[in-house]
Amino acid sequence: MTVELHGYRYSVYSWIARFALEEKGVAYRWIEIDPFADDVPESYLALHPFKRVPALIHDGFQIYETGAITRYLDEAFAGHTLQPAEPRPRARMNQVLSIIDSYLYWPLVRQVFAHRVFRSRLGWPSDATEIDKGLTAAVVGLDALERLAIGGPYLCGPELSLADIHLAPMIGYFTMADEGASLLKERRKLDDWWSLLASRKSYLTTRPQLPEGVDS
Ligand SMILES: N[C@@H](CCC(=O)N[C@@H](CS)C(=O)NCC(=O)O)C(=O)O
Repeated sequence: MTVELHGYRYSVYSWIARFALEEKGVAYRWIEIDPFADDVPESYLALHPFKRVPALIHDGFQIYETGAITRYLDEAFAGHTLQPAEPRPRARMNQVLSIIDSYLYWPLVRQVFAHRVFRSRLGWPSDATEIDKGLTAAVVGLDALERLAIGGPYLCGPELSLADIHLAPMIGYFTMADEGASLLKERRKLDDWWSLLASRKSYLTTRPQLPEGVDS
């Protein structure tokens, strides 16, 4: 049995896939791909025509899109299950996954984290307008999650689910910005949830090592 994960070291979506692999106890080979490079190999584009990361290959079965990868890992491998069995909590988990991808990834990671933390500490130009836009959108997204979270103590119930695994890396990056940390603190259920997730072993062991000069 071979599992290969093609990903980029700082990519939040690759982190989510690694977090799920760790939770399921699946050993895998990591193949580094920088999706922002001009010379992404043709062989990778054959695997992921949209030039994003991550992509997974399990015994010849190829799959990309992080939500599909983590659901596949949960269903194809033994270990504790990461999806509620009952229709309503499962629907809630799927709703949260979709909200994260559609409305939170860009503001939390690509606008606030990238411009407030990552780019500025690398000495790259950052854009204050992007940070402002990201913070405005983050408020809407975090409020929606605060309403949906059941505080149970995980997002969708008493057990860890794929929703927690999808959100925690994004919140991890977002709260590296002081404004992000403050916005989270103001939301009681999310703040309690974050205390739990931020100290989870699999979250900590998969956390990317950011480049020197950038706190991790
Ligand atoms: N819908 C994709 C999104 C993946 C994604 O956007 N990955 C980022 C890194 S975290 C990427 O590859 N970015 C390259 C780019 O934007 O050009 C998924 O769920 O896997």
